[in-house]
Amino acid sequence: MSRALEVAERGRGKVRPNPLVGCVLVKDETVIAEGWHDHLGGLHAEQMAIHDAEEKGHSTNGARAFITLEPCNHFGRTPPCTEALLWAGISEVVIAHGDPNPLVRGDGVSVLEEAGIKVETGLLKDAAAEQMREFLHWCENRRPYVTVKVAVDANGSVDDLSKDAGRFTSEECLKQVHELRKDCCAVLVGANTVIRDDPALTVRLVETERQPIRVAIDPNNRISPDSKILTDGFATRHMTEDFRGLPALLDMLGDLEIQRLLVEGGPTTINHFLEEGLVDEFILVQSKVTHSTPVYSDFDLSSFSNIEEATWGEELVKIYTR
Ligand code: AOF
Ligand code: ZN
Repeated sequence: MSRALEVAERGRGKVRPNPLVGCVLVKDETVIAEGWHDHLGGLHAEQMAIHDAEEKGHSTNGARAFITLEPCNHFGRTPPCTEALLWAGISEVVIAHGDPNPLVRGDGVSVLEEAGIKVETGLLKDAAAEQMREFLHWCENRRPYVTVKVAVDANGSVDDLSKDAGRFTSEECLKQVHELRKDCCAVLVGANTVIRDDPALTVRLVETERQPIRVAIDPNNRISPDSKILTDGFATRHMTEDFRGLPALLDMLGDLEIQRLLVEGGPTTINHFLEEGLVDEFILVQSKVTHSTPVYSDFDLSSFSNIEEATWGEELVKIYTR
């Protein structure tokens, strides 16, 4: 199952709104094939694994399947995986996590059991839940999982108002930020950030097949029509509605199948999200640089119970979750 979780990662950034899923086929205690959901509209993990076995000349008859998600039992972009497993003669199915998709929920397991296949669920369930975190969150709440990212200097200043101020984090750190953007369906900023920085908010430093949608919150319609995000040809939602009491905004983004939203600033927007209790994950990037004209902003992180640390280039990163 850990191998199935590993190969599932190959779909990261390409399968949304579907979850990452991996599948490994085992026969006589040997792995004979593996598959993963590679991109939206592509084969599901089970079907790719069965195909992989055929290509390698292995019979799947009597094999055991280790799958990170309960197999689907519906006709979606692909035919049901339950049928593919039955047709392949799989004798036993081990599943990490159930599928909360109302089209599947529990059906995949019961259909297999009724066909006489031995089914076991829950192996490495927590690891699978972690891997599918945003998919599960969206299925449950129909809203995106909200990640805030903010960079501060050595003293906690979020910005430098001096004239010669530029980027204050390392190049490698920036690459990590692009990696983070790549994993998000949308990147949100407030009007002030657009007016002050004219950011592109695209993924450029790492390879990607998709760009996140940019969302600009601009209730007083202040951003320039010449801003990069409105002119560079990539998708942007310019929101001029008043979204005080932001849950309505998240409902709307959820309806657009946005499963992970990255809030990139600035402090006013971030504090709105925090005050409304809408932040699921807060990523604080701490630089060693000192701003000469600092801007301090207090972020109330008292509701977060977990803190993990990482390093992104030269920066120390603290990841707060609930
Ligand atoms: C599986 N194996 O590898 C994946 C599953 O409309 P579709 O065909 O893209 O199906 C999407 C739904 O299927 C998705 O929301 C989730 O419930 C399930 N994903 N199921 O058996 C897979 N990716
Ligand atoms: Zn499927």
